[in-house]
Amino acid sequence: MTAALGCRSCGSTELKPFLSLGTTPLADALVTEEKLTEPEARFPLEVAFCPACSLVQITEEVPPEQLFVDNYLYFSSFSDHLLRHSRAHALGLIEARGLGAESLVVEIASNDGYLLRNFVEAGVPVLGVDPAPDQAAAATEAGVPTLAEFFGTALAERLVAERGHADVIIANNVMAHVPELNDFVAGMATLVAPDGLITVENPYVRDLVEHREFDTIYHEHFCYYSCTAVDKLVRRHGLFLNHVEYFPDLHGGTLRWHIAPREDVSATAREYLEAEAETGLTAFDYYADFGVAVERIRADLRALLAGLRADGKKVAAYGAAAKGSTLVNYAEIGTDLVEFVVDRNVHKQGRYMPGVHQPIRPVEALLDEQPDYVLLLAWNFAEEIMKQQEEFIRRGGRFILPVPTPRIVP
Ligand code: JHZ
Repeated sequence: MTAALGCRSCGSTELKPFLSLGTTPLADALVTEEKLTEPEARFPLEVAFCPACSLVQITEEVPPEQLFVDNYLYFSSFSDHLLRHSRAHALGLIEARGLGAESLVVEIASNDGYLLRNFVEAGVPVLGVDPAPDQAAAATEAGVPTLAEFFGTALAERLVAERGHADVIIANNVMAHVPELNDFVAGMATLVAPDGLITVENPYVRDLVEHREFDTIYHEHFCYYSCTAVDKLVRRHGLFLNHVEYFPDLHGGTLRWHIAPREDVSATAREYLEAEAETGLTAFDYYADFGVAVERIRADLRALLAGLRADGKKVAAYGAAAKGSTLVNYAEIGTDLVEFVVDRNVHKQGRYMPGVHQPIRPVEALLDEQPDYVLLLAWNFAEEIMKQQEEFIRRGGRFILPVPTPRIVP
């Protein structure tokens, strides 16, 4: 692990720290039964703002192999909402770009093939790239050809030589995961066809700050993006941020940036850039008191859980999500406050939450045990999960949403 020397985008050494979440275990390093008694690796989790290019980033750097190869059990296909969103994205691209049997779509961080399979079904040639071995194998098995490698300029050059340029590159929830940002974007610039399109999705730093989604900060996420930061980053590599779409219900507020070698900036993209300057997202003051708000959530949540436990209530949690790991570790929510965690992902079941060690059980445990309250660690899927848990709610079960302010629903 090393501390970054300067801004991951522009290289400025004037980074201004504004939040420390202490020293936490890796968010996706779910612990196996045999390893429960061994000490876990912990790393500082500090966030800084770059006044030169507006990029928000963490200052420590855990090697990506440790994050995405050794300790990565995230499979995209466990959310119906994400699957619907991804299918609409794929079908929209096929239509808008006139994609067919002669085209090539490359997805970076293609996970288990959750998105590319829609192109495969439509007869559009695809290539997935994802270093997580089990996810890449699952995708290949499902008919989505996938390279289990990290993406960067070296791979991009090889792909151009072997396959030619890509008509469309999709990079969803990956640009946050890249320590060598300039190499990554340069790779996309190399791989995309001169008249091609790159779409990049990532949670919006404005939502992170305004809805206090501090738990989405963890070592896998090196960077937290505004349109301003993306614009400056891609222009450095001869690409242009031409258009912006907003999905308020995805991962707490997600932007999709349309990036291309040809400059064709839409009114919407211009409006986003102007709004960010007006709102102050491009200056340190916007972030300065975020830490105080986060400490408040921690104190309120701990008080709420302690009160419920003192009243003899049984409390569990839903979602062994990476963000859940940040939350329970930062707020020190141990098994005294929350007994167990449920998750649909079969690869996570049977393991334990990093640091605080709640056992992870199948979702059915909620009806078997009928806890009084369930802390919704995967709050980004609140609607989907609460709908799925109608019976638990009908029997009197209630959920606790941790952010932006801890509160009980329904
Ligand atoms: P979820 C992931 O973060 C990982 P996480 C990653 N680092 C990233 O960037 C973001 O996504 C965008 C489960 N679940 O998706 C599945 C159910 O059990 O919010 C997951 O384990 N039942 C790549 O890990 C967890 O909850 C359900 O009905 O914070 C949710 O994790 C649903 C919908 C999910 O991401």
